[in-house]
Amino acid sequence: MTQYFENRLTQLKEKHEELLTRKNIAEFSVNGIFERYRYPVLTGAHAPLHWRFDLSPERNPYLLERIGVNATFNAGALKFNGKYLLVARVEGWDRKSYFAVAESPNGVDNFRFWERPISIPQLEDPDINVYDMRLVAHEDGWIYGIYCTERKDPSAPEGDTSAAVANAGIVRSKDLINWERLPDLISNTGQQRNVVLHPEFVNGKYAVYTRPQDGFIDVGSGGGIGFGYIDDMKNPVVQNETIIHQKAYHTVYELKNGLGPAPIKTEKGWLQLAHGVRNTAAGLRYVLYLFMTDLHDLTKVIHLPGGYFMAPEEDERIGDVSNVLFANGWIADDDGTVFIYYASSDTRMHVATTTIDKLVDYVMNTPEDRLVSHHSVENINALIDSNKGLY
Ligand code: M1P
Repeated sequence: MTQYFENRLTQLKEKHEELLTRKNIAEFSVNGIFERYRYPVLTGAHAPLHWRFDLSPERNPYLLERIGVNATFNAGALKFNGKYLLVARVEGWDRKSYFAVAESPNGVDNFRFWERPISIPQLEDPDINVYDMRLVAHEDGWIYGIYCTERKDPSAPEGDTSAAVANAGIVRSKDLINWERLPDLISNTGQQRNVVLHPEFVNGKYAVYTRPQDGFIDVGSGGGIGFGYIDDMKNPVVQNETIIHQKAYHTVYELKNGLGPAPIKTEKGWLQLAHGVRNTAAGLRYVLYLFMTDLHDLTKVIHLPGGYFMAPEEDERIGDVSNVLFANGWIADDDGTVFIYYASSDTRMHVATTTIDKLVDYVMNTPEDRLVSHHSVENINALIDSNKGLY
């Protein structure tokens, strides 16, 4: 081993360890609804050195990075054996995404990837790319991962090298190391992304949230957050798919929307976290919004605060796909703390913390979007009037 190799390896290890063990700090929250944290919880640089570098001085005397990681984002989340786990979308220099589990003792820092990324068993028609896994510990005893599987569109004209078909891939596990692959979702409503399994049986069946769309990028005349039933996860045909929350003109979900993680059950209803997309001169803008569905009728939205819950801020605005917040993982602890794991601009993972009580207060008491500017002004005037003598 040369001195050069030895010095470089020491430096790489020190910097990596410094990043992984950096303490995260909650920032003061102006809105009071949640607290952001100063540092991202997971980045491409968190990927283990032994995934990226050939550590043999004979084979790699310059200690060059051989298999790079471009970004780490859109992670599913689960508390498992007392640890906070993220199943992140890790994207390599080659643009292929794969999944890998990162574990933290406290949910806000010290995330460390497990020994290896996840190996997803392949079907006869292999996945070309996989991303955005939603992790759900279902009451049937399995932990399910539902994610987007993407393949080249077989009907694309010759020369079109980007047309793709998106569908939901389904795997399940007991230990998050060994995964059983089930057939891909069978739905009659076009392409599917943002498919999420409901954690409980509903009317004795599995229930899924869907996001039907006409094409790979555009939802077209379809779209909205759907809800349907599956009898048997080994033959996952979605039945009775109905739209529970539709995209709407001049809202933060004008162009499209999609569910984030599986909902959290509260005494008042199911808390749902979703993303809404609108188009702008600078491209698409993705924000997060919350709503609540009825405890007994999951297709009924009972509270829908107006506007966004969380939007890209400061450094979060910039990345490979700028102006995007996306969340497909959150963890509700037994003490009522909620860890919201969100990605910024398809590049890195962050955490924000809040409580069930605050989220319920937020969804029940934030004025709805009344869809026209003068009603927004009326809402402000009503608040000013009720605040008379208090300011
Ligand atoms: O680039 C923003 C997001 O775009 C897609 O989300 P959706 O299907 O809701 O439009 C996904 O590719 C997602 O991974 C990505 O973060």
